[in-house]
Amino acid sequence: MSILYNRPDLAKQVNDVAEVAGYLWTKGWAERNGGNITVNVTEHIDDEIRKMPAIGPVTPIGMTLPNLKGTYFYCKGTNRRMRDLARWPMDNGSIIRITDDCAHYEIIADNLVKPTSELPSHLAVHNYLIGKGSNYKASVHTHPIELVAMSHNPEFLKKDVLTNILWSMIPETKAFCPRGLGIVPYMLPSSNELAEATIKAIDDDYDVVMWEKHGVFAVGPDVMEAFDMIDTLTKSAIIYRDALSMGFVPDGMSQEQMKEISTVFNLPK
Ligand code: 2HA
Ligand code: ZN
Repeated sequence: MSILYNRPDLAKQVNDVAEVAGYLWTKGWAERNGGNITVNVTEHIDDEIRKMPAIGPVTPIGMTLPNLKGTYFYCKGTNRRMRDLARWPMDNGSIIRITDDCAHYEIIADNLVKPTSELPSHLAVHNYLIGKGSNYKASVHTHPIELVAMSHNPEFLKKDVLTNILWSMIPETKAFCPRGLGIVPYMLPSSNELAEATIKAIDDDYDVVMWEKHGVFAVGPDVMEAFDMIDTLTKSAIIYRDALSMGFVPDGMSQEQMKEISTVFNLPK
């Protein structure tokens, strides 16, 4: 029987991941096994689950993450397709428990689905978020076409250049992505180096980080919010591209107009 049976709160977390996985595929951001999602589900774990034995070996994370003691995560499986996860989340993802040494994990349900290749970056980010006392529980990595295309222009990778272009396309982006888009230079996928650079960018106060020529990594209170920020930034990227394809460089809202939004809506930056 699935761990989700008779546990509506935990089931909602997993079903929300499945819903977002479907969006990522439909938007063309999740080719083959591209992208990964992890959600800290510890608050939905009951004593019965805590007693559940592991169904697989104790596996090293590759780093020690002291704030993750006793935590549980739903993780997309490595080499699994988002479009499959959208329909069968517990066959294409699993729930893991971090062991007491904070350096290993074990799969507890439902099937022996090995977590995402980006597990070190995801877990290191969750470790950082817990340490900071953040209420953020979800991290989403995906390959949004227009944003990745923009990361191929070195001019856009200078600090907050891309952020300002994207904010200036539509008020929504400034309002719902008030921290903008951090930039992490190209690094080997799945590497600890990429994990460290991502945390540094989040610590610089970004919720969404661009991995140059690869994809984005977003954190949020839940998986829907993390997805919405990537979606909003992408909307701006599409408006920018469409203006260029109509033969002009878009004017963009002015710095004063963007400042006005920050003041009126009392935004964090
Ligand atoms: O999981 O997107 O970055 C596949 C990836 C790795
Ligand atoms: Zn990727």
